[in-house]
Amino acid sequence: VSEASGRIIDVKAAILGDNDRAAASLRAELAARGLLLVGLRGSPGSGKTSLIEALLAPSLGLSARRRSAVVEADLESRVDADRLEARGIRAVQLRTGGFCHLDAAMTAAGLAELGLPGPPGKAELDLVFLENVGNLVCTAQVDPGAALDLALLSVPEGEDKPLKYPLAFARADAVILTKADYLGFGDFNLDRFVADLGSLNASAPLFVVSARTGEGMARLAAWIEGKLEATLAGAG
Ligand SMILES: Nc1nc2c(ncn2[C@@H]2O[C@H](COP(=O)(O)OP(=O)(O)O)[C@@H](O)[C@H]2O)c(=O)[nH]1
Ligand SMILES: [Mg+2]
Repeated sequence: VSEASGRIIDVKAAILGDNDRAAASLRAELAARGLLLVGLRGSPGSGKTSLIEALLAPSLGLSARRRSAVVEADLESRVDADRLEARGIRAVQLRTGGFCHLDAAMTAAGLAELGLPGPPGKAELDLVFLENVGNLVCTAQVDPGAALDLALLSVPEGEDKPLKYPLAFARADAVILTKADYLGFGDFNLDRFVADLGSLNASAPLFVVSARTGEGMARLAAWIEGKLEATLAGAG
C-alpha cells in the first residue's frame, strides 16, 4: 500500500513540477514584454470580482493610465466576464469544466484570447488581472504564472482561515482583507489575524479594503502601480 501511494505522490510531484516550469517561463516572457499579470485567489464570494471592479474604476486612475484587461476563471458560466464587460472592462472567461484551479497552460489560453503575449517588443496591455477559481486549497498548490499572487480573505469568513489554510497565505505576495465595512459588526479579530499572518508570511503586505466604501483601495492601487512601473522599467 505504501509503495502504491508513493507512486501516486510521485505523479503529483511530476505534474506540479511540469506546471512550475511552464509558469516560470510564462512569467519571464510576460516580464520581458512589460506586462504585469496580477493573480487573485480566494474563496467563492470573497470579493475577487468586486475588487477588480473597484481597482479598475475610473476614479482610481489605474485604468486611465494603464491598458488593462481581466481573465476570469470559473467552473462554469460567463457571469463574471459579462459583469466586467457591462462596466466597460475588457474581460475573457475561462471555463475550467470542474477543475478547482488554474494552471499555467490555462492562463496562457486566457491571455491568448487577449492576443497576448503578442509579437516581441512591448505588450499591447500593461496590466491583466487573473481571477482564479473560488477556492483556498488547490489554487494555492498550482502556480498559474502570475507575477503577483494576491490572497483574499473577506471579513465574514473569519480570522482563523490563515491557520486552517496556511499555504493559501504563506505563498502570497500580498494579502487582501476584503469587506472591511463589516469590521466592527461581527467578531472578526483583526489583531489575531495580523499575528497569524505574520507567523506564516512576514514579507507580504496586508491591505484592508472595502469595495463597498472604497476604503484602502487607493493604497492598494498605488502598490500595484509601483509594481507596474518596476515591470515596465525591467522589460527588455
Ligand atoms: N459589504 C461588502 N460586500 C462586498 C464587498 N465586496 C464584495 N461584496 C459582495 O460579496 C459578494 C461576492 O462578491 P464577488 O466580487 O462576486 O466575489 P467573488 O466570488 O470572490 O468574485 C457580492 O454580493 C458582493 O456585492 C465589500 O467590500 N463589502
Ligand atoms: Mg468572481
